Amino acid sequence: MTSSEHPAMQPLSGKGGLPMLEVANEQAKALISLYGGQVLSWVPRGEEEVLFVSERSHFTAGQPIRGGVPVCWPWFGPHAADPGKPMHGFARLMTWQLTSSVTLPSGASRIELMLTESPETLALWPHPFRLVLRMEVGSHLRIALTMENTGEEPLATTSALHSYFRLGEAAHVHITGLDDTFYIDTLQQDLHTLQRGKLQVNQEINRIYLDTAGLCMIHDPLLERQIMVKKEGSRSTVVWNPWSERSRSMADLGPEEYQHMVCIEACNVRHDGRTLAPSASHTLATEFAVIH
Ligand code: TA6
Repeated sequence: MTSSEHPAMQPLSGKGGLPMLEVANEQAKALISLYGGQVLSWVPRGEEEVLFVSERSHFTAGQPIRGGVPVCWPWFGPHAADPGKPMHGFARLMTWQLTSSVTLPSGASRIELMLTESPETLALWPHPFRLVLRMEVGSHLRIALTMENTGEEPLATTSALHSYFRLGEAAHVHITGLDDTFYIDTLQQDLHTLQRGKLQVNQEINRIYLDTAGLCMIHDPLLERQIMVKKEGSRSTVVWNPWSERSRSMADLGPEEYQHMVCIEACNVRHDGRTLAPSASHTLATEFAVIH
């Protein structure tokens, strides 16, 4: 289906001339970049923007966009054997193809993008694959990444839907849903630590919560809202905020912007990485809703 068949969606030339899709229906508005296959904005009806995008983000081919929901695939973090390869894989650096857009009976819009191997991806990772990214834009935002092994060798992958949420003021925010779970603290030499109670966003955080399949809630008193973050096909959750010092070393994040963001990421990382047999597929999904 082409965009003209779906009146709720308009293609446009976004920041930096990157191809984007504007979605507007009775339930919500969204902005999706084909570059990266990345949702950049989601505003449910009657609400404020839910996602964070840095004012200093690059909007340039070859550079990731800082914010929204980047797709990290086929590896999360630095490449295990070659640190010269792109951080968090290449999916967020490629232009995805729009394959379908429909209005669902609920009134939400479903947009489907696809990415398959190309000379560019094969130079970084010599494997055929098919990624389908299905985004449902409505009173909830659901993003589902289906990864399929279209080759003849097993594919070892790690991945994340690296969601950036917009906050009133991080230091006043707390996250529930992780109580009593162990996390790997990447800021403490991967120390395994038990989360006790709610997680306060008042310092640098870079943690991999283990065996976490349930939902998290972001409690934001300044914006007077809670954001529910659900997921499927994932038993690892990364929570990240670079805080002040690390932010200073990041060219694409303003010095104060860490106060207005937190990442809660539906992941398949570390022990939760997925190896796909030939023809096998796996879906990693995340879903958000605003609650008052
Ligand atoms: O998800 C947390 C993390 O892996 C951090 O270690 C941090 O560096 C972040 O992602 C952002 O990575 P990026 O490559 O987008 O700068």
